Amino acid sequence: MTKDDAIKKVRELLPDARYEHTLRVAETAVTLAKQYGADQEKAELAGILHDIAKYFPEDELYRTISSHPEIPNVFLNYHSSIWHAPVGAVYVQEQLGLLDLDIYNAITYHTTGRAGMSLLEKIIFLADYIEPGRDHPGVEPVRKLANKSLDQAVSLALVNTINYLIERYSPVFPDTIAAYNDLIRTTG
Ligand code: DGI
Ligand code: FE
Ligand code: FE
Ligand code: FE
Repeated sequence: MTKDDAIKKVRELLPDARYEHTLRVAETAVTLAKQYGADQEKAELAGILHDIAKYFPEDELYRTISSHPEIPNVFLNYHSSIWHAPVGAVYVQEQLGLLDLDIYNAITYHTTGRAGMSLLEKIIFLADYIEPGRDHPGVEPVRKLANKSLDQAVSLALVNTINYLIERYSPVFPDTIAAYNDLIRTTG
């Protein structure tokens, strides 16, 4: 799977605005990979592919999670807006034949994070949060931190996301809390 194959595939599966988001995430991920010494090619591919399942119908996302033991069923107990992440990872592996565990995990955890995130997982999580098209409240301090400390930037993005969910009385996926607990121990 080359970069061009990946772009072609997401172009087919995503509406314009989401496709453009995808390209900005890939570009941001490459910048972060250079900065923090990650594999730039994997960062670019994972960025291009991270939201590939975003527009799969909800019942298909549900069925894919139910039928794949490699995806924890606990995803189904939380909001459907997080389902595209693990399903996208499985799609990339099974339908596109891209067999790369680093990319698989980066896509699986790009929305929720988890404890013990790899360098590439942190980069895709953060690139998705700070790509230049994002304007959610609190994004600017995260962008600034991203130039200084990857862990601190990921921590702040997690804090913002958890706060956002709690303010709306929304459930928070356990891995998101676990990611926060894990990073806050080292970043303070
Ligand atoms: O797919 P994107 O829009 O680019 O971004 P995403 O995959 O990070 O976000 C998907 C949505 O999931 C986002 O609006 C927040 C929402 N969400 C719902 N429950 C949770 C959650 N996000 C996290 N991190 N944890 C949750 O428990
Ligand atoms: Fe996403
Ligand atoms: Fe499978
Ligand atoms: Fe995204």
